[in-house]
Amino acid sequence: MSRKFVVAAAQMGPIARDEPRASAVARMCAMMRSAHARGAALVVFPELALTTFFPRWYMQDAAEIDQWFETEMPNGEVKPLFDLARELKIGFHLGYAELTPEGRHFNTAILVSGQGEIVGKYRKIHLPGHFENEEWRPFQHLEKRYFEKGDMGFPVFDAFGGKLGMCICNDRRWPETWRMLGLGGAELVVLGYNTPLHYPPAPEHDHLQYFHNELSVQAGCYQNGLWAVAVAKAGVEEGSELIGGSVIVAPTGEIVARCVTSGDEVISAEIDLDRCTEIRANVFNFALHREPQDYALITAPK
Ligand code: ING
Repeated sequence: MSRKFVVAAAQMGPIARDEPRASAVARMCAMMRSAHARGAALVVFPELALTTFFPRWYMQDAAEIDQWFETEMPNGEVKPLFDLARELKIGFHLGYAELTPEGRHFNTAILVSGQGEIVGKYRKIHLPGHFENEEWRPFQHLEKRYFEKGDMGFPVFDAFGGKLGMCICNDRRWPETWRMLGLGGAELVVLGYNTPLHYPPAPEHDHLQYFHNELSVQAGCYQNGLWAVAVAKAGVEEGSELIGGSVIVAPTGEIVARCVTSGDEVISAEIDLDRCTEIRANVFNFALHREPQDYALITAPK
């Protein structure tokens, strides 16, 4: 029995600084309905999908920082999304800023089943950017200031008839992310991203941001024989242009669907988890071809 089902990417346009969470949730509910109309069993929303990308600003006051975080999940603000998922029997991925009861801050993503139950959670491991305000930058990228490194590793969850993993934004650029998920048996990786078009440390690469997004996801899929849905928060958000380019990628590395706008846009594709075997039983048959005894440098301490 082939394990085919439809996945959808729900790319979001900008979320303004003063846009209430209820507004972002309403936009996501509308896109969840579109995804459902396309027959999707799973819809993927971006990283930090409930608010504007706040790490672009330098903040010192704890309350000002914590306003961007969720202390419970689900909570009253996202309840409409969980209720709609149950009504439509569609699962979803949601990225958000997590503040734990112990006061720990994470850039987090959850996987929610078609019954509206949280079946997976991941906390971002590769935090890009810097710790302190850097005046020379036109905007900041302070994820290292506002989030702790994730403490859950790269888990793989039994869901939607297969094995699903998650990563978040900068994680997708690191081959170790994909290989850990591949070794964990992931057949589908879902992820969100907020990627500025302008990269202040190397502006000569600005024109390559869409290419690097696709290169990272396509390589990750091909070299581990798995599907991926990578979903942007896009558009000019509080003066900072974020790339779109959300994609659905096959285990062969082929892009099977791509967003073409910088706004709220739903794309979808029927994926067959059994197609992972084309890669995993052959060119990337880990048991037969991998030589971990020769890879010690990869996990040697920094
Ligand atoms: N954003 C960016 C990303 O990795 C970045 C940061 C942009 C790093 C461009 C390198 C080059 O897509 C997040 N949120 O990680």
